[in-house]
Amino acid sequence: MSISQAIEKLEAHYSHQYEFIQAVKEVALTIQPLYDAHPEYEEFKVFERLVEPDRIFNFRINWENDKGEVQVNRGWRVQFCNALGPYKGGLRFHPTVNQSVLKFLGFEQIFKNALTGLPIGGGKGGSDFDPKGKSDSEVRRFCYAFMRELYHYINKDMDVPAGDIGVGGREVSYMFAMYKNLTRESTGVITGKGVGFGGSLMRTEATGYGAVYFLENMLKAQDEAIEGKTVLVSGAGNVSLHAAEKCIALGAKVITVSDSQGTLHDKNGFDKPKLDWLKTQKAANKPLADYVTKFGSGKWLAGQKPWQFKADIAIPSATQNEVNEEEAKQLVDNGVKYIVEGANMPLTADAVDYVRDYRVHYAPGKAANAGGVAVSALEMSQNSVRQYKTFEQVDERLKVIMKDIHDSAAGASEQYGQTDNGYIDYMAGANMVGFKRVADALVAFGILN
Ligand code: NDP
Ligand code: 2IT
Repeated sequence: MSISQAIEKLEAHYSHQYEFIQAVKEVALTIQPLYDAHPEYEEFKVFERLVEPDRIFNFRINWENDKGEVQVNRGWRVQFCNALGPYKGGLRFHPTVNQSVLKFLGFEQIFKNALTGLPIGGGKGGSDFDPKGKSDSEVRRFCYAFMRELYHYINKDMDVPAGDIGVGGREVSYMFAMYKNLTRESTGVITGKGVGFGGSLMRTEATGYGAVYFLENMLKAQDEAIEGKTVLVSGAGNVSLHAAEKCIALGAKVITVSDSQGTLHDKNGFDKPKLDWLKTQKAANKPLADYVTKFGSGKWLAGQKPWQFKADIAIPSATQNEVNEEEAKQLVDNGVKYIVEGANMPLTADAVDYVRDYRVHYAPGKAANAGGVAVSALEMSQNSVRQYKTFEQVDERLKVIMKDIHDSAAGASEQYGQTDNGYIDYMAGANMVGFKRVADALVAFGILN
């Protein structure tokens, strides 16, 4: 079955899983040259196999709110592919979570994890639980209840979750505690743990910093540097604020952050103290808008996105499909030359086509945001040997990993004729490198997996 036939079959079967089909098509559209060069992939039905998860666990979570009322949520774990190592990928708590979203994230994760060069397979999980407006006790009770179900399906050598939207250090700690309580094991079954009890230094910063290291490599390939560039960041969460922090440290001017309520714009750029204040403000669940009165500068744009300002670089780091075609056009019109996806699939398919047509240097999430999961894999290995690396050691390793991802994607773009007059097709390159690593393993295994 050809790739296009496999897509047709998938669309017929999962027509309602919009995000999942979108993510699969993006990979399918770019790997054909590689597929043609490897007839064994077709023979072993590699594509058809890879678009169907190994298995999905679906469970119910009962928990009690502060009023003593019983609450019910849905939870899932998608174990997509463990060809290269234990299933690995985050947990998302957000009301929009459903099977389509988790399958798209799990599918992307397979190739992202392969790109890191570390021994990790792909998975994803989460719940439609909404952490917004919940007390700490409610979040704790929910996390305990969630892990009471999830623990049946995970294990340090088999499936290792982590955080994602709505799941940070606090939630990971609660879930880790329940896992330990139920199993009496003290292992690295989940990553993003607190540094004092098994977590890796730098995991918190890794995704945002890694995206900026990737950007530095892209700029270097065009004989440019980050210093003095103007940057638009969306989101005000883990990835966004650490991407902004690293840009600022490297001499760029970050003029926006945003959240689900709107955009904060400061034409003078955020400095480190202001960014630290933003971190504290978001951690306390308080409005970004307070910045304007606190610092007497900037503007709060309720309900708006950050793509309306002139800039050199955009780092969309909030959520999927946050940039549509019209907003992509806005970015191009505003002079943006580099787009680095901190989030997973933040551009719609039309937006991706648009920016690529206008030769914007475009780094897809599975390459650019792989630093987070890469440091998660380093956390797993530190847990296994029960020895810890310093911040600097992890940071150095992260820089090397991001450079390797950049160079291998750029190399594949060149090798398969996708580089055009110095314009590197990172999307095609990254998809082909990730896909090849997994496909070769599947072929070696025969028809198991
Ligand atoms: P956080 O929960 O820390 O932050 C998410 C941010 O995005 C918040 O500012 C949130 O706004 C905003 N946001 C989320 N959903 C929406 C929405 N539907 N509409 C508008 N704004 C929204 O998540 P992360 O920073 O961890 O994750 C951000 C992205 O990065 C996701 O795509 C995730 O999959 C991806 N990613 C994360 C990694 C990690 O290590 N954490 C690794 C690789 C990728 P508000 O505060 O108002 O809710
Ligand atoms: O999308 C992602 O790569 C993550 N949320 C991080 C996954 C992980 O296992 O660290």
